[in-house]
Formats: sequence, C-alpha cells, structure tokens
Amino acid sequence: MNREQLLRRVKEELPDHRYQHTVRVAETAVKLAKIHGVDSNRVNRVELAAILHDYCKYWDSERMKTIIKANTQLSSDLLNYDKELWHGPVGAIIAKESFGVTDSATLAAIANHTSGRPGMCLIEKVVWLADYIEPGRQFPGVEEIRALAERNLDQAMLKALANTIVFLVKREKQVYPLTLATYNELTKLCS
Ligand code: DGI
Ligand code: FE
Ligand code: FE
Ligand code: FE
Repeated sequence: MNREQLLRRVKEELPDHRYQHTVRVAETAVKLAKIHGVDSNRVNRVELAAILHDYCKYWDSERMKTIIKANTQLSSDLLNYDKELWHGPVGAIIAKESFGVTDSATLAAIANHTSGRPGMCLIEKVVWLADYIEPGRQFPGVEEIRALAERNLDQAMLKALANTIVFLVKREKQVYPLTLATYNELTKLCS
C-alpha cells in the first residue's frame, strides 16, 4: 500500500480534525527525524508510524478490549487503566494484521505513542514527541517543548511527560505505570 492509499484508509477511520492532526504529526515526525539523524532509509518508518498512530483512537472500547484480551503480547494490565491508553497498543496490532507492517520500531512507535516506555529507540521518541508538539497543539509550555525537541529529544520528552503527569494528577486521574517508568528513566538520562 502506498502513502496515498494509506492516508485514504486512515481518513475513513477518523473524524476530520483527528485526520488533520495525523497529517501534521507525520510532517512533524519527518522533520524531527531529519534533525536527529534518523537514517534516510528509515525516515519512511517514522512517517508510517505517525500516519497509523491514532488509527484506532475512535474504535469502540469493547472492540479494543477484545483485541487486548486476544493478544497475549499486550499487557492485560491495560484494561485496569484509562481507555485512552488502549488505542496505541491496539493500533500496533492492527498495523501488523491489517496493514502488513512488520518493522519492530514502527510497531513499537505506534504501540507506545501515548505512555512511552523505558528504553525507547530514536524512532519511537520522534513519533511520541511529534504527537505532542505538532503545530495544532496549543497548551501552556508547548512552545518551550517545541524548541527543546529540536535540540534534545530526551529533555523534551522529560518535560512533556512531567506536564502530562501533573495534568493527570491535578485531575486525580490514574497514571499508567509505563508513563511513570518512562518519566523516571528520562530523569536519569537527563541528569
Ligand atoms: O491520541 P492523542 O490525543 O493524539 O494523544 P495521546 O495518544 O498521546 O494521548 C491520549 C490521552 O491519554 C491524552 O489525553 C493524555 C492521556 N494519557 C497519557 N498518559 C496517560 C494518559 N491518561 C491516563 N489516564 N494515564 C496516563 O498515564
Ligand atoms: Fe493517540
Ligand atoms: Fe502522545
Ligand atoms: Fe495523536
């Protein structure tokens, strides 16, 4: 499937504002990939992961639950946490099964784009941050993280995760253990 066919499939699955977000994440991710020296023959993996990252975002939660239960490589602990955390891991399964994606970094970038994970590779970090800083995102502090993302991916992710965790704690929401583990690892990488 070429890029245009893929984008058409994604467009069918998403409301227009989310499709536009996806296109901006792909553009931002490619830009970040080039800045941070992703091999030129791997930039297409970054773009592919970005195009598919929110594919399952609007799926019915029962449909996602069924997929999580059926795939033992996904943590069943996910089901004890917010549904918002499900569309990445489920998206990676669908990328593999319905779109024939086999590259492990591409699949990991889709799977972990919400929480992150300790030990993320360059491609995963670029997609994670592109999702956070794409030009349509507007919230206090985003400009600082946009600037940081061009210089240092780890520092940018640390700041973004700190913001996310503060946002969740202020609303007395659960913080997924992988989100915290990612944050903790980045505090060490950045110290
Ligand atoms: O799908 P997007 O809106 O583009 O972005 P996303 O997949 O990165 O995040 C989706 C939502 O998940 C966002 O509102 C923040 C939230 N989130 C991120 N980490 C956690 C979380 N929600 C909970 N409850 N716990 C987390 O650890
Ligand atoms: Fe998402
Ligand atoms: Fe994100
Ligand atoms: Fe997104």
